[in-house]
Amino acid sequence: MSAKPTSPILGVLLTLGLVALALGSYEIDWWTIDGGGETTSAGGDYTLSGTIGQADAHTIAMTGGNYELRGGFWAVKHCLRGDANCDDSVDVFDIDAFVLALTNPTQYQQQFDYCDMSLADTNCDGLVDVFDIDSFVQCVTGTCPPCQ
Ligand SMILES: [Ca+2]
Ligand SMILES: [Ca+2]
Repeated sequence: MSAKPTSPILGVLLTLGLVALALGSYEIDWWTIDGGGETTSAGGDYTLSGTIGQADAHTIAMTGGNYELRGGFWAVKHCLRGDANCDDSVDVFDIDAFVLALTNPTQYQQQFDYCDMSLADTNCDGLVDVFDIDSFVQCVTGTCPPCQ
């Protein structure tokens, strides 16, 4: 019977552990790795949503340089077709947001970053464009046409 050679990785880990013990007491009290939620990036016909490493909910932002990290929860996704300003109702207050979604989607997404721009797709064809105007007017007046 012969003894197995010690793994070099195990040796490095043991050395690092001994060095850490010798340097003092650093402690990580708790940590989490979270995921979920949604934020949307769009380009052409594609959108990408997702979150990894989401910070825990906290009202105070962590800052460094030009960056700021705020923890929290993603807003509940609205699902009222025509609710372009995402206030949970479809009314005349959606007109400006709807026009902005049509004319400047990038600015819309910046101004209404908590909204899903597809809510302006009132004719349900997968696009937000001038062909949504008639169905948007119907939604605002309370007679939103059914999606085909
Ligand atoms: Ca609204
Ligand atoms: Ca459409």
